[in-house]
Amino acid sequence: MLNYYRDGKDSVDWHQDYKGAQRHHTVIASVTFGATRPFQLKHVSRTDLKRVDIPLANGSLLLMQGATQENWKHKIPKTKKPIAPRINLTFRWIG
Ligand SMILES: O=C(O)CCC(=O)C(=O)O
Repeated sequence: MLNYYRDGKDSVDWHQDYKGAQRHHTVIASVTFGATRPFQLKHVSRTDLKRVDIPLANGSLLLMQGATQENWKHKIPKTKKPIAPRINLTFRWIG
């Protein structure tokens, strides 16, 4: 899949990838081109765990694997800062 973020108004809200059993033990590889955007993760039920912020810079590779999709939601937040475009490629199974 390809996500194109034209500027800071383009974003992806909290979500988990896949549904049901497909969330178990999956691997998703995510590559960034262009502007650095924060990739945020929050646990679905553990309020004692802090939100995780990972700045995804040009050329970075993020792997979400194991129980990540079952246990964590992720998002790319909006920003009011002037920001260059970003392209994100994700490699995943589509069944
Ligand atoms: O743009 C990103 O790094 C994340 C994209 C995303 O959350 C998704 O494709 O499910």
